[in-house]
Amino acid sequence: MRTQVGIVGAGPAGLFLAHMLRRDGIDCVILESRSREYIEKRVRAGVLEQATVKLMHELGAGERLTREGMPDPRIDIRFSGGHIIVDLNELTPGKIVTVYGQQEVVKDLIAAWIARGGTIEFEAEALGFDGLNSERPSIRYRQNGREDTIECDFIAGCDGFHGVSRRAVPENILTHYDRIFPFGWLGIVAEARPLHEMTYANHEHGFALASRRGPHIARNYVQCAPDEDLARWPDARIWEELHLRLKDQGKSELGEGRILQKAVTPVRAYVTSPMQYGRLYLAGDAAHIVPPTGAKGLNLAAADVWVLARAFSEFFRTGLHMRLDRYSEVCLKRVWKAVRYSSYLTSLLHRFEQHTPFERKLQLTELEYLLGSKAARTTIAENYVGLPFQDD
Ligand code: RFL
Ligand code: PHB
Repeated sequence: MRTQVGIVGAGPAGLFLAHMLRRDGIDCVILESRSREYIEKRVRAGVLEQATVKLMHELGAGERLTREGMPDPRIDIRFSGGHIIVDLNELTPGKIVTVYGQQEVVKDLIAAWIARGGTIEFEAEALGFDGLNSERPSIRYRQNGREDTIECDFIAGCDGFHGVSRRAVPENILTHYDRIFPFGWLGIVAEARPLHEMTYANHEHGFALASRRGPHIARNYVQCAPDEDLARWPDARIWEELHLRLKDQGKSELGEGRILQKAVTPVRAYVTSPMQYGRLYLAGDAAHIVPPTGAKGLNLAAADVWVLARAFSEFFRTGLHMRLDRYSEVCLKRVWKAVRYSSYLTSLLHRFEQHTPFERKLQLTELEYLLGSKAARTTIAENYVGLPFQDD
């Protein structure tokens, strides 16, 4: 097989990239190690920035998003001193976020890709690359027990944090920046009435978040140990902690119901630099992860490939590689802003066991300040709705 851009991974990064390249007349093939059913059911993120929503529409994949996506014009932050309302619409004139599950984005992009005759190979695992420093790099992969090769002009490593792409770059080329927070998130999906709006909480017992996936589907999280044993969290304890931490004393706001899924997510910031080696370009979680508190991971993946698609288009149209050369530098500027913001919100909203009484006072004072300062709430809002997608 031969293609212009070989894309490893059919997560948001790989799928958005494939659609943008195809729109610009560039041939590409997607290899995905898992089955279609598996990736369409994988529950993860849920907050789309306005630019990500716009991209879905530009790619002609936004029809169901318009019908089923839930616009969120405000977020609510609760703590012992009160409720901070961050009115996104007012503070970032006209901008909001949309709650729509990542697996729905993935489903819509796959359906549109296949409908347009795009090539995607499921259960096709990339094993490694050859000739990354040549003009004809190739991907070795295994499907149905057989090994095969795809020859490409370029390779896009969109295979997530645990993929092969980043590991294919020689160790002396990359610098790794890493911070592992001393807690995790226990996330549930439940058949239960969600809160009216996205609600974050800082409580003595720890962080909590109430989000949703539909009018009758709640997506809630509580801070837990990084290696939490789920057996310690029977359903009743999860609901108790959610009511308590979200200050729903009368248990009237947050509905309870059957828990469909329960899992622990690590809270970690990681960035690798540069995001390129020879003709291999890393995008999305393959190059960086952010703590989920800022709801940025999926949107960063979209922003990376937006830059990458423009760079590939320039190259195939004109033979120039200025944008390709600047890919990593341009992306990392935005990535670090998202890391900064996600780390700030994580530090603001979680309980840190090692905090001294002084540090806890500072954290609560920061929340008090947000409660009283429109300027402080504005910086939260402009980052939450997302910084612009830029390629300079
Ligand atoms: P993905 O989605 O991990 O996709 C990578 C794909 O590559 C495949 N793959 C391979 N394919 C072929 N050969 C190989 N050798 C391969 N190795 C791996 C994988 O099967 C997979 O299909 O990476 P991508 O596209 O970079 O997308 C990143 C996002 O998935 C991630 O950043 C977000 O989910 C993070 N995240 C959130 N991001 C947001 O923007 N907003 C949120 O609200 C948000 N909430 C979250 C989150 C992540 C969470 N978890 C579970 C980590 C909430 C949670 C709980
Ligand atoms: C989600 O809906 O899953 C979600 C919302 C906000 C976050 C993280 C996850 O910060």
